[in-house]
Amino acid sequence: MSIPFTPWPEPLAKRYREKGYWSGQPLVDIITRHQATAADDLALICGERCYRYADLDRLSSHLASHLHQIGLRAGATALVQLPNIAEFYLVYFALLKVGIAPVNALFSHNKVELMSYVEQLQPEVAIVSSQHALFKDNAFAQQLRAICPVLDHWLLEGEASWAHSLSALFDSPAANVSATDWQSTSPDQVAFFQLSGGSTGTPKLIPRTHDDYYYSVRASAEICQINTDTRYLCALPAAHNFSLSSPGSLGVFYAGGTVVLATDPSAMTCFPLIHKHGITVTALVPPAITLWLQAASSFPDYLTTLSVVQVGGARLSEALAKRIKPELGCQLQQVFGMAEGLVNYTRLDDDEWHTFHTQGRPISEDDEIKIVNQAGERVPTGEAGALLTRGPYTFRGYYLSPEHNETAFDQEGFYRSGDVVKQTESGYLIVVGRDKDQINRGGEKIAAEEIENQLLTHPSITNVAIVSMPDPIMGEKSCAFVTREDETLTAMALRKYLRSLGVAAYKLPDHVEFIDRLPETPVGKIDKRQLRQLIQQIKFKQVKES
Ligand code: AMP
Ligand code: DBH
Repeated sequence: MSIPFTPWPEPLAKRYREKGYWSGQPLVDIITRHQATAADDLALICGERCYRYADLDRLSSHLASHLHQIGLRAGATALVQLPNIAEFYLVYFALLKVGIAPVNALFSHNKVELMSYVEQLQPEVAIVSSQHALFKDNAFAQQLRAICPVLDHWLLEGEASWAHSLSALFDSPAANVSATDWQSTSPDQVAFFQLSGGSTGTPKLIPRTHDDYYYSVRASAEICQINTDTRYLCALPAAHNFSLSSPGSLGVFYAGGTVVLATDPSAMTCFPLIHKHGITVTALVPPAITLWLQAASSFPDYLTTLSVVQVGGARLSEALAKRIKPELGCQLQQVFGMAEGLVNYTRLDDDEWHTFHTQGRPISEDDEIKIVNQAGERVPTGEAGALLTRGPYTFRGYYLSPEHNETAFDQEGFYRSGDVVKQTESGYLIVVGRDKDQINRGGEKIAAEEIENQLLTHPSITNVAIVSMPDPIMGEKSCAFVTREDETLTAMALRKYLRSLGVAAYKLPDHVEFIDRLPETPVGKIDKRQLRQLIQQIKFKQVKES
């Protein structure tokens, strides 16, 4: 049984193989490759717990043997939701070993997101944490089971009695199962699912093959000069494409360095870890950089080992970019990536202009970039347009979404990223805007339509439009313009309603404006551009009055 996905056309696949991008190795090779030469090197630190490469391999094999014993086989899928703890990687590698493709939900995800993933994937196993409010008891698990009758196996990290304990399965291998019994999926098949920030009503899943993902990891590790001396602080959610693969923890494991886990990206959490473990590289979103810059002067000498801080996920202002070296004492690397594929980096030997003003250039010479105007024609170099891309690690279709894929890709299989960019003569990209209906809240993406649909189920709401509004720290926050039937409906009640539906907290509108009528464009669509201007005027007036 193999997991369906949209393949690359054969001539391109052939090219990617011939050029060595697709190596035909399973993704779990990232850790098993160290068996012979670096098994005793330190791979991972989580609190007081340290794991050598041999430990990652052995413990993930223990879990793999249990997964095999309970009857799970290659081609199955899994729902995983774990915080930033060592088990995240142990589970990931165990699942890869037995060929089960997980979707790694963010810990901030709630009922709505998990239900959607389970509905789409129909996983046979869920590996979740009792630290999450949803899994303190089995009530929500039963709800998921109701929409996914094959979801028979529950493994729980942490204290709780309603499911099997995950930690017990690392202790020893299952009886009568050996590593030769199980098999990973073929390298040209789906290894796992990445999450899209999305711009549609339902969160979309991105199938990533071993071949394509492993290439992006290897190439990223090289570009970022990761080696055995690297100490990488993983402070963003471990499952995020940035902190997993750009080069992320996987890139560091590949190169034989050490990953140190942080529970969150705050300076209070990260600075002591940097100091204690001699961190050399980390990855942050712009709001975290703002907070680090504020805190740095109170922690002299804490950051001396840090040589590179990568910033991505949302646009970094030039003003912040310029403060990083003088105030944090390390080099900036801008990263513009997407879970769908394409990742751009400023290079570590770039001049200041490229480092401060651009979001980098693609990983691969076979990343194809198309920048087009509204008519779909390519724009001259240096002019802004919509970014489309295809290449050796950019996917070719969302999971089981034929209708959406019709519009998400052009005739030539280029993915429409929804970003508006300019390309310099030197091939670097500058992100200047967006043509997708999404709010980028400091790197956390919110699909406007998803939240609008949820709000429209409220009996007193007659219409709603969600737009971004500028915010000095987050870059953008979300604003809901709402027309209501009942004048007593408050912003607080509206947020409470969304919370009761189980929408992730970061997707709740930061601000609500009640309005008599939503403005429309000449063709009768809600005029979001006008709403974005309106909220800026309202905010400006409020600031002036206060
Ligand atoms: P996702 O599809 O959820 O993985 O989010 C990827 C999107 O994040 C991109 O398409 C951009 O809109 C945005 N993004 C990522 N990195 C940057 C960056 N360095 N500057 C501006 N936008 C970024
Ligand atoms: O925002 C992203 O999705 C992102 C940012 C930086 C990403 O997927 C990546 C690097 O790989």
